[in-house]
Amino acid sequence: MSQRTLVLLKPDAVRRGLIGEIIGRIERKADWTITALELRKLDRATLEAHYAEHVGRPFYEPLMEFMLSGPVAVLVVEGESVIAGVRALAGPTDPIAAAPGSIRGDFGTIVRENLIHASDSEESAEREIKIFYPGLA
Ligand code: RTP
Ligand code: MG
Repeated sequence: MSQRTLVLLKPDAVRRGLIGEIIGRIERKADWTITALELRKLDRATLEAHYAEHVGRPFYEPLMEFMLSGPVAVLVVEGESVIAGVRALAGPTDPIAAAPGSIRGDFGTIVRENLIHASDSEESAEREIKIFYPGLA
């Protein structure tokens, strides 16, 4: 089923010069299309909306500080099974548990600085796309 998903390449990925590598992995998947792509310094209000489900968790404030620490690449990707597909390319949240070959498994070590966010369901994808690209139908 064709879907769309919201992908963030987090400040660690931008700082470390890994966004080309990560976007390349997404781009090379058959029949997926990047339909929006922008490098942005996010503001706190945008991140509060995006991470609303995590308010009150012990990692919330450090996560906000990290996500505010530098520019982020904000993408919308469309294509067959792209929601589960990008999460599979990313690997599990904790990079140490992520298999080599996945983005987090290849490039990450600590759980907060895990390089990439990708929507986890159709509902999340639509909610997150509205936050970052309100103009996209
Ligand atoms: P994401 O939302 O960024 O795609 O990642 P995810 O679904 O794999 O992970 P989630 O549970 O939604 O957590 C959001 C982000 O918070 C940071 N985190 N830090 N224990 C910790 O220090 C901790 N746990 C989560 C990570 O950056 C994670 O991606
Ligand atoms: Mg998540």
